[in-house]
Amino acid sequence: MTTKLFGTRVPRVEDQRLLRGRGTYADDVLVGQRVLHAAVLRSPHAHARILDIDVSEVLDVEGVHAVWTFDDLTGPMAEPLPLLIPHPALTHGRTQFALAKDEVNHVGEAIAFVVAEDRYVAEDAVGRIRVDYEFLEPVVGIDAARAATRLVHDDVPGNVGARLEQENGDARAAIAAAPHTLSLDLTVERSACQPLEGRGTVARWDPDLGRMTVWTSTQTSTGVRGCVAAKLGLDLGQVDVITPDVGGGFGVKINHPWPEELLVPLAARILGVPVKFTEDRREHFISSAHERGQQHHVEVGFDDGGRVLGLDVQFWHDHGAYTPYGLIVPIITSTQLLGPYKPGAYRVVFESLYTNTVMVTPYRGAGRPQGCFVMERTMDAIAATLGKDRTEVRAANFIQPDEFPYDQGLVFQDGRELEYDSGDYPASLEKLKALVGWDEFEAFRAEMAAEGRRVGIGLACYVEGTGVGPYEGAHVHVETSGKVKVATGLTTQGQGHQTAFAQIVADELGVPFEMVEVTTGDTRRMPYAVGTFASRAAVMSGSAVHLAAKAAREKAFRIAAEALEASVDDLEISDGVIRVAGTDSAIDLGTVAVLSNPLRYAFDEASKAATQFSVGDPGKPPVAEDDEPGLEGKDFYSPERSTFASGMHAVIVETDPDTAEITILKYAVVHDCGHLINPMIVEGQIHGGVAQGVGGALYERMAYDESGQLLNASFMDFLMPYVTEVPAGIDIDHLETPSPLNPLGIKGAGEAGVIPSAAVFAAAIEDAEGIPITAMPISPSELFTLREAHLPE
Ligand code: MCN
Repeated sequence: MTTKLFGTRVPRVEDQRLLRGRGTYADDVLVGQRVLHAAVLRSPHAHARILDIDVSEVLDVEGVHAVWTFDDLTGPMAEPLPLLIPHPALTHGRTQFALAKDEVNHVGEAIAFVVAEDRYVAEDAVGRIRVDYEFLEPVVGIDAARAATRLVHDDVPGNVGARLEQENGDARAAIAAAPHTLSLDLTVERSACQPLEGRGTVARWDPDLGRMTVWTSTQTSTGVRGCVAAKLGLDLGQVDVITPDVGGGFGVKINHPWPEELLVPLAARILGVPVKFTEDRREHFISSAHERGQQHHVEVGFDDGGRVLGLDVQFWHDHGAYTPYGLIVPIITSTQLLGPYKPGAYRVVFESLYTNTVMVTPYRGAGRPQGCFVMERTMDAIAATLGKDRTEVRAANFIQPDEFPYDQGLVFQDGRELEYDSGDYPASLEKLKALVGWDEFEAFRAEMAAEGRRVGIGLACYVEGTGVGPYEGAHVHVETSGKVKVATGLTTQGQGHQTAFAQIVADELGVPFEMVEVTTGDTRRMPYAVGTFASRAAVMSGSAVHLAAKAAREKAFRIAAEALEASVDDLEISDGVIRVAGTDSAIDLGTVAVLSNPLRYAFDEASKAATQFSVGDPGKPPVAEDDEPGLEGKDFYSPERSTFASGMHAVIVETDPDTAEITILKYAVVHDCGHLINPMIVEGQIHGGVAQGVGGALYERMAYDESGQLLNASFMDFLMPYVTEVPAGIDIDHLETPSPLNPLGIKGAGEAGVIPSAAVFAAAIEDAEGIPITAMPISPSELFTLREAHLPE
């Protein structure tokens, strides 16, 4: 009997291969074959006009095949890269050119592209290019951008790319009339994700077939395909994009196309030899993408019970030099900041500002960590003002379980209303309190204080819109061996999709898990897809593989019903065998696949040859009536709107009274992503997210100096948590409020772990120290300085 796999802890089929170093990443593609290597000259200045580029010394270098600057680009390649998500409020959107045209706007911007026999020669050649710059004053940081004494782009007044305001009710009037008011200034600094594998692209052009094959480390293979075709003037059908194993994406590989993703295929086509580019770590720091940098001003009015009557949030978003992803990050902050709460009235206004720093694209959490920090710091401040328990204030503001679907009265990026589909926030809070020992904490604090130790506890709540459309598709094909091949077009960066989707298909088709093999991110197998970001794969492709497997199963039943001379309604399937219920009459799925093909071959032992034969009436192919040959199912899933996952984290920290070192004593998570496909995978996602969140809260920041140089562009200087800094045991409890929006009741889980980190650590450190924490990340030396600033006079 096939056991149900949905909801069980099936070990990840990917892991043996990946953990033993048997993965194939972009840099492993075409190894052993002749491949040319690319290197990029990047701007050493944050802001400069390019007066002249002299490449004469490079062309003579042995082994150099090409050196290009902007002037060598023609047609669509000489146009700016696409602005992927435009928005009407983005009145001054700007994207970069594949190679800088006339000016550079951040350290690291690509200026020239060299292709050579190997990477050493290419890098040496890059070093011989001479550029004559006119130095311009850079704009670094939000304060400088707002002051606008100098401009990033001459034609963008005030450095303001966009200003967007939304209001639900009259927040300012509500605040003015409220019995209590507060204002807060809150800052989250700029950071970035650091996947183990940086960006990497390999391309091969086949002149005979007129076909381009691109292997790239991306989160959106179909997006890259479309851009390569458009920019190189090829038909979409001439371009295949294959996503090999991807060593982490975390958002940075959502951006497409990167300049190198276009220049590499272009070079492969012109030079007639495959070309490869592999980003190094310094390039990742200065020429990919960052996020998080925002300053916020909050005004809030509330009643004696801590109910928020009016909330007014203004914030300034540091967008860096370009806006390829439009306003997606600040829009997410502004709309999902409210989390599980329903303020009486809410106004939010933001400005998206240009600076001469690396551009911003979404990084795991995408604007929500900042929003959660703002909302949860506000909740804590209200509790402190009223002398109430922090959980009590939150509970007073929760949307209640019977209020779903709940419309927040706001409009999201796509112009649709922000409507939460389901959840149970009071139940989550009760679970969290029990998990972390909230009610026992004061006794623990007293015990620790008796030993001269200082501890604090904090909690933070969030929601996350997941499973965003427009669609995702899947193809399920049963082979004559009974093996099931599944293809879905979105990509995988380590989330375990091969396992989770195989669980869904095995259940729906009634076959053993081992019989199912899942392919992702190959445009030859599934050319219609969107990509893996915004915690959408489980909802989108999970639903699509479920529907496609259902279609395959229905077809299998139609064929089996004819073969077994039974009614479809009497059939059942288990362990890959279709039976007429209650009888011995059965047929296995592989045989059904054989029957689904009117043209069949058999292996003739005597002649040792495959012989073509056909069974039954030649006039009537032995597939079910009106069916096409082949045992397969295909379907697409397109949701009405996003589904809202939610969660709450709590942390207990100890702060050293002498050194201000911050130690995590306990970390607890209650998470609701609807029905869990694989709890082990979801918990892995939470662990990874919490680890990233610990980095964001306590260590990681992009340290720019006034001239726009990134001072910590290496792992020697950019502090990431090691395993020793991440809590060893994270206590996790799940709540499953199914989404009514998709067939399996799933909500996404891939970003949840990172969203509340800044908020929860700020709350716990503040609780330990009795000092307001308003900016994150916070290091021991900063905590030390804060302590000194708050010493009694
Ligand atoms: N899952 C589940 N049950 C649910 C929801 C999810 O079992 N109810 C499983 C899914 O099947 C999937 C995983 O959890 O295996 C994450 O699913 P989902 O929330 O849909 O997120 P995506 O698969 O779309 O992944 C994107 C998300 C994002 S946006 C970032 S950023 C991120 C993340 O995933 N980047 C990652 N997790 C990452 N994990 C790794 N290892 N590497 C990255 O780059």
